[in-house]
Parts: sequence; structure tokens; C-alpha cells
Amino acid sequence: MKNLMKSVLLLTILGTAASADDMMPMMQDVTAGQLTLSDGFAHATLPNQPVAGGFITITNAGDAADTLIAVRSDIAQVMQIHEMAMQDDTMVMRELEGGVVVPAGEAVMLKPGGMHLMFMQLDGPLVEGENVSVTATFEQAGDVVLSLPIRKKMIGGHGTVQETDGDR
Ligand SMILES: [Cu+2]
Repeated sequence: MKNLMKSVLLLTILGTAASADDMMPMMQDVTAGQLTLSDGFAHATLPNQPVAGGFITITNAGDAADTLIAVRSDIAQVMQIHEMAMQDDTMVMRELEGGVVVPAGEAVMLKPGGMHLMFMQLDGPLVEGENVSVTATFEQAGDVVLSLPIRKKMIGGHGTVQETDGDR
């Protein structure tokens, strides 16, 4: 019986350590009115790469929808909200018309391979281990300032797409 207890404990520890995400710096949750913003991060840039992706989960606990309509950052001259779309059998990214709608009582994830925030015309690199400040503007909740931890980009993972200039 004692051995069984030990095994269970060990499994619990291993199970916790197994997720690589747990080793990554996490963003503190930010609340703004009925919204909670969590799991935010940005990808570190490769040398001379003028663009990078940013990601966030938006949870709406209210009884009315809200919409992320714009994002900006001091480090990027241009910042857009992008979606992924199929074009001639190729996955491309393009600016999302109308922003990201977060329905009442629902959560929307911006994540690699899907919708994302796009830093463009960067004035400097995004360095792994540092943070980048982003102001997200919501139709209802207004401006929300986020400090996104910068993580190394996983190369070639399933569902990843080359981040180019985004003008395609
Ligand atoms: Cu993009």
C-alpha cells in the first residue's frame, strides 16, 4: 500500500513536469471589466526578422459580446490582428476584418497556427526572456495594457506557418 502511494505521488510529479509550457514564463492574468486576458506571449525574432507573432486568450464572463479591435506596441510601427486562411492550397495569414469577437460567456484563443497579433516593422528584436508591452483596444472594455513574455519560437511544429511580412 505504501508503494502504491509512492507511485501515485511520482506520477503526479512527472505529469506536472511533462508539459513544456509549465517551464515557460507565463503572463499574469489581466482583468478589464468582464474580460480576463491570460496565456499571453510573443515569439522571439530571428536575426533581421522584421515581424513576430503575439498570442493571448480572451475570456468574456459578461453577458454582452466584446471585440478586440486594435493592438499597438511601441516596438512595432505597425501592428495588426491576423487570421489564417487557405488560398490556393496554401495557408496564408491576413488581416482579420472587424477584429476578434469574444461572445458573452466564451473564451477565444489566439495561438500559433491560428489567429494572432502581428508585430510588423519592428524597431528592434524581440528577445527571448524579456517582455514586450502591448496595448489591446476593446470596443467595450477599452484599452488594456499587457506585458507579454517573449518565448523562443518552436520551429516546424505541427500547424506552424512561416511568419513573413504579412502583406500577401
Ligand atoms: Cu501574421
